[in-house]
Formats: sequence, structure tokens, C-alpha cells
Amino acid sequence: MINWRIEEIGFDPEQITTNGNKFLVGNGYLGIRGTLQEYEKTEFPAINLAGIYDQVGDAWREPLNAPNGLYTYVTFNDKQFCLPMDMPADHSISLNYRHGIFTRDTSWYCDGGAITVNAERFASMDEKHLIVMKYSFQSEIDGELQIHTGIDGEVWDINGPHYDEMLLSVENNIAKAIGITHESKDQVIVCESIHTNFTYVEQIITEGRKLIRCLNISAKAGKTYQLYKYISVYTSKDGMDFDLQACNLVSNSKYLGYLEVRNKHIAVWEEKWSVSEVFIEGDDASMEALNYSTYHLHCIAPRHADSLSIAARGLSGQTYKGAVFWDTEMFMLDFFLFTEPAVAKTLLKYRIDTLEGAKKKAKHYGYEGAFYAWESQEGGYDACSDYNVTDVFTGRQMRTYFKDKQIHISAAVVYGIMRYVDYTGNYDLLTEGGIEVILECANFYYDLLVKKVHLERYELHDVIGPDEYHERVNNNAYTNRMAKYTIESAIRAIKLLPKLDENVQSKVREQYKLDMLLILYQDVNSNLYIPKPGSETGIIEQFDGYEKLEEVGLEELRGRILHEKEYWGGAYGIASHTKIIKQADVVTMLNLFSGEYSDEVLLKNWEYYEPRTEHGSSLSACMYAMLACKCNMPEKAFPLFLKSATSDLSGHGKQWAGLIYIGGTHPASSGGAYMTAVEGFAGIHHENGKLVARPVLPKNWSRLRCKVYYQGELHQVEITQDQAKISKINN
Ligand code: IFM
Repeated sequence: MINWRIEEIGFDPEQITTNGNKFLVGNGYLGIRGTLQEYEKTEFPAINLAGIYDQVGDAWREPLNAPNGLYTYVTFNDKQFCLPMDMPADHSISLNYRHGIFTRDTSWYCDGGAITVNAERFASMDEKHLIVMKYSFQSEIDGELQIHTGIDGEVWDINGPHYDEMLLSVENNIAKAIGITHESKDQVIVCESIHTNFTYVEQIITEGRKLIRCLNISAKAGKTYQLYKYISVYTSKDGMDFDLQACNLVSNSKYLGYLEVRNKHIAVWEEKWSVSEVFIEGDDASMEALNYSTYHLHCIAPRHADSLSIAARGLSGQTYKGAVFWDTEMFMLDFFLFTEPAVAKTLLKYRIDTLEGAKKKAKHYGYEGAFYAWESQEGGYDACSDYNVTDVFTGRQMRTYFKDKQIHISAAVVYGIMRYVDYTGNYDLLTEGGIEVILECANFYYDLLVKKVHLERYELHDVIGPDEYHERVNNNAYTNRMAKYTIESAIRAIKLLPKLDENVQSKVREQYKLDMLLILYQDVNSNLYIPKPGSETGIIEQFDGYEKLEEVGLEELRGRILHEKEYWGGAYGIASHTKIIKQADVVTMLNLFSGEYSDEVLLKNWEYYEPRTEHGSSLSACMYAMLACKCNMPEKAFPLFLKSATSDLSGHGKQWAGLIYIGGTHPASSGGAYMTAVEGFAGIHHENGKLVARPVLPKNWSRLRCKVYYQGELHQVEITQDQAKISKINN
């Protein structure tokens, strides 16, 4: 049994940023960092919005944070009580992650008595535009209380300010802030309406970009003063009458009342858990970490959209420019495919709808086909800059080649689409543009192929594999194999074409010379070079020349660090000239294509690369964990599974790349934890159109139970140490 609650008792200012991620609530449209109501810019509060971006000058383009409609603090007998300035007598925060409800309880001493503030809030899962908060005050003595509550338009930004104007008003007792963005003059509107169980004298104050209602009360000892806030968030992208809708939503929600709105929110969460909860008997800590991880995936699932993806740091802020990476298809997708295929479709539709951006990017580099954005924003715009890391020693920006050379991104998109086809049994995505994506990605790789005069084979040169510390290498095994996978998928897609809608068939036939493409693809498929396991060692070289790099232990390499935030890769990075790699690379490839290699090769490569891997990316551990399961080493997989499942609980993830802040939640790691549990330990996969299990449970897990969708039907999976049962659930 787990209690679905995490808490932190006591106030530690050092934890403010980490807690912002750990205690996040969200509903896919917006994410609210786990910060306190009184926090201002300096404490990184954020109501981070999905899929809407802005750029100021040459600074990085990043997603918007909305004006903070939760902003609230108290003064009692003329003294202000706000963290982090006023140290409390008692303090705790908690998150009920079954229902996405954040609470705080804080007491201070004042004039010989204690005053206490309690608050709970949630981002409604039932109504994506709605945030609701209950804020209570109690004191042991009588006194003059002022509750300051309103909207803080002084928004925290990494590369802002994004609002050129902040229009503040109060009409019909609804407070309103409208931010006008810099780049496209989009509008973000926040409305706020309050309800109280007490009477008060109200003053409306505007301080800079803050709109504050000051509620004056002669407070009585022992009485609880309750304030309910209903906050709506819309943007001008939400339709013509977004302003009216924003006002109506707070009025209607206030009319329904806090409990009703809360119950509806909880009911949606319960519905989500009724499919996605994973039960682990014998290990509550793992069960808690795993469901906490998938909680975060639920918080960022774009259920409100038909075509939208998830940023690498979810909705926890502006890190990584709120951009979509390969993380979505390779690490997060399976959770949604298995538990809520409609969301998986939304994620992949985003790639279909950004195909034009990918074609433009390929063209920019002089290539045919589709080269997807490494850091994708709306329209497939690549937000990755040429200088993605700042050198800590010189303060200069370093030329990095992530955008130009991580060509494996296009294959990840194809992988996602084909996985969707296989797991749902649906061709709808192919019909809705998926087939063009696959062909364009195949054409991209085709155009990149290199053939040496004396060799028959095709190669891929000058790339960056998943291990970003080694830039611009030739024949990265992962990249080559994924390019081949793309070609194989294109062949498969062409063969599937007759099964698709006739209009789609003729459109595709008109657009592409399919017979000729088939011949070309078949040639590439047979001749694209995939580095082979060494005949004596069994080791697959990560890229040409990797074997000749300096052999150094991870700890010895750490000993060479001169600055705690220095970047390990690039031209002068301490890892670049060594065999130490950032994250699973060959191991990721072996994990995806394990069936093509002997058990011995899988094991040898796991054992070779693991000690040489820094796991400097939160994407790394789960790939090693899953391959360890395939090598029948659940005990080796287990710590790596826990590392993935606790990356946001522990808050130990990397916070800096050079001088760039990269903190936030780690949805890829959460997705990786899910994959390890369900596909690794439970061994769920499909074979010849059937869902099967090849379990290797860790020794203290006596039973794992979960539900997964396969080809439109929900299945109950039940794994024990000596049995595996998969049965259809009849709805
Ligand atoms: O996509 C990853 C990449 O593989 C490593 N650096 C961080 C990115 C976003 O998570």
C-alpha cells in the first residue's frame, strides 16, 4: 500500500527550486510549480503554459508563464508574513499525487500567539483552464488581519520579459490581467474571482504589474478565515471569445463551489488511475516512485489538444526552451500507448503537423526530405541555438552541433509512428499524414548517405549520437541502425499503402515515385553499414575511432574537473577525448534491436559501456535498466530503475549545463521508469500480433499488476516470480 502523498516538513530555502519541480501540479494545458502563494520572481513561481512561445531580442525563444493568479500573503497586526523572508515556527508542504493536490501549512509567531496559514490548490483535470485554491487563516490571538490576494503580473522568465504590456482591471468583482506578448502580440488572460466565509473591507491596489485585493478583517482568535480563489487562464490562441470564456469560467466555478469543482477534478484523476496505476507487491518504495513518475506524465499530457507534444522538462518552466526533443517518442510515448492511446496519437500528430518545418530544416542544410527539429517548438521551428552551452571559464558561448548533427531525431519520429501502428493496430495516423512523414524521413537519410569509392556499403558521417559528449563522429551505431529502421519502415509503409483510404493512396502515389523509391530503399536496407560486434570482444564500437580514445575511469575523469558546472563535451570538454560517454548510446540501440543480437553480445556490451557511462542525462539509466532485464539481470536493472523513477523525487538531476540552468521535471526519466517496470521487469511486448510477457522481476517484487491497451483492447497483466498472465478485460 502506498499513501500517494509526499511531503516536506520544515522550511529550507535551499530546496525552493527543487520543490518547484517535485511538488508540481498540472493538467496538460498548464503546470503550476510547487511554490508558495507569496513567492515572487526570485523564487521561480510559474504557471507554465503548453505550446505557446515568445522571443525577446536575440535571447532564446521560450514558452510563456502566465501571470500568477495564486498570489496571496497575509499581514497581521501590520506585520507581513512571507516566506522565504520570515522564518516560520512550523512549515510543511505536501502533494497528494493521486489527485494532483498541493498543500502548505505554515505558522509564525506574532505578538505572543501563533498565526497559521493553510492552503490547498489544484489545476483542474476536469477543466483545463481552471485553477482553484482554498486559503485559510487562523490565529491564537485577536488582531488586524489583511489578506492580500490577486494576480502577480511580474512573471518569472529565463529569457523575458515576455509581456510588453500587462493590462490590469477589476470588473464585476472579477480581477483580470492581460499580458500582451512581445513577438506575436498574443494575449494571455488570467481572471480571478474570490469567495470567502467572512466579511471584509476591500481595497484594490495596483503595484507595478501586481493587481491586489487587500481584504481587511478584525480577526478573532480561533476562528478560521477561508478564502476560495477561482482562477482561469486562457490565451488568444484559445478562440475568438477567450476573454469572455475566461470571465465566465471563474463565475461558473464559483457558483458550483469549491467542493463540487474539486470532486470533478478528483473523478478525472480516478479515471486515469483506473487504467494506469501499477501495483507492485513486496516493494512499496518502488510502487510509490513509479506511480509518482507516471503522475508527472499525467500532469503534462496534452489531452486538450489534437496535435501537441510534450516539452523535455514538461510544464515545469522554461528550461530547454519548452521544446520537444526525441524524449517524447523514445521515452514517454509508451506510457501513453499502453494506458491512453488517444494521447499517444496527439503527440504524434504534432510531428505530422510539423513536417513542413522539418522539410524546411532539411532544405536549409541542403538535403531532401525531413530533418526534424532537435528542439522543436510550434510549427517545427528548431529552437536549438548554434551556441547551446556557455563556457564557464571564459563566459563565451560554445559552438555546439546538437541542432545540425543529431540526425537521429527524424528516426525517433518514425519509430513513434510505427510503434503507434503496431500497438494500436490502427492505420489512422498513416492516413492522416504519417506515411508522408515516414517517406520524407527516409528520403532525408537517403540523401545523407556516403559511399567510399573502394567500399560497397553506405555510411553516415559527421553526426552526433545520443552521447552528446562526442560530436561530429562517423558511423554512430545507434544513428546508422535507426536510419536503417527508417528505411525499413518506409518499405513497410509503402506495402501498407493499399490498406489505406483510396484518396490517401492516390495522393501519395502522385507525390512520390513509389516503385523507384522501393528499389532505392531496398538497396540501402541491404547495404547501410551497421557496426558489428568485434569478432573477439563482442563489443560494438560506438562510432568510428571510439576504440582509440583514452581509456579513463569515470572517477578519475571527475578528478579532472576544474569547475563544478563545466561542460564535459564539445571541443575542450574533459570527456570528449576519452571513452567516457554521457548516456546510453550503443545500449539504446541494443535495447531496441535486441532480437538481432546474441545474449552474449547484449551482455558484453552492457558490461563494457555501463562503467564508461556518466549517466549525465536523465535519459540514460532506464535504457541500461531495460537492457539489463533483457540480459536477465533484474538486480542490476533495479538501481537504475530507481534512479529513473526517483529523478524528480530526489531532485538530484543535473541543474546546469555550463552556465545554463537545465533544472525542471524529467518526464523522459518518468517514462523510462514506466518502460522499465512494464516492458523490462514484466517483459511486456508484442510478438506476431500478440501481447506477451517475458518477466524478470526483481527478487523483492512478489507481484506486478497493471493494465495495458493493445490493439484497441485493454488487458490485465499479472506477473509473479513464477507466472505471467495477460488477459483481455471485457468492458
Ligand atoms: O534529449 C535530451 C538529450 O538526449 C540529452 N540532453 C537533454 C535532452 C532533453 O532531455
